[in-house]
Amino acid sequence: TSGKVSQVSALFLYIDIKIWICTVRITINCSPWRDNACCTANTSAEAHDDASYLYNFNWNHCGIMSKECKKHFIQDTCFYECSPHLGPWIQPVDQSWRKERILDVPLCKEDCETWWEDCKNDITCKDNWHKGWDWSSGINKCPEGSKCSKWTDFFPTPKSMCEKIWSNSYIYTTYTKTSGKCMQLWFTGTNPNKKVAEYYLNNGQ
Ligand code: FOL
Repeated sequence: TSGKVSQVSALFLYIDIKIWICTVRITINCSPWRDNACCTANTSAEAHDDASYLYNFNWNHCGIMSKECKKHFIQDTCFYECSPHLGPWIQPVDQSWRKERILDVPLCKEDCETWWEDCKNDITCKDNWHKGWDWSSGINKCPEGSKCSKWTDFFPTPKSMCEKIWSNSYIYTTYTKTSGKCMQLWFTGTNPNKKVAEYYLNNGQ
């Protein structure tokens, strides 16, 4: 019976850990947008899932993406889905999966550089992740004729990655996070991007 008892307590411990992981997962990354967000809690949770219903996008198209790298893509998804301050950079488009896009959002130097640093040892097969995948299986696979190779073969610099990966959603800037002139993917507390959007709405004055 003591075997049974320890089995039962192990089960409870497992349930505990599971619940804890779920709570943390939903809370991390998108939580900076908690007070003012254009996304739902459901989207926030989905942003953390591999091949989530959001765009069925597979981060692991050339083997498993490192968790250091993936956290930046999760943060990018939160920013893209939740940020209420992207107005100055929203453009109409006619695509099957969206009618609006963001274009040339000035990204802070540090946010682009840490993203690239954390991904530079990962592997991919394309520099534009918006177009040209093989979707025949339902999730994106590397298209025929492409080859998985070093991140740096596709993105030699932070700038090339931030600008190319989502077809110019971002422009790389040399502005730092304290400048008030660039948008931040990573922040805590009050959203610093409100002031930045206002700055650009006033034509940079
Ligand atoms: N993050 C940021 N910052 N900007 C974005 O625009 C963005 N977009 C996505 C995710 N994070 C983002 C969405 N990603 C396809 C591929 C990627 C994707 C959404 C959709 C896709 O279906 N591509 C097709 C072409 C579809 C079409 O253009 O009509 C393909 O050929 O692979």
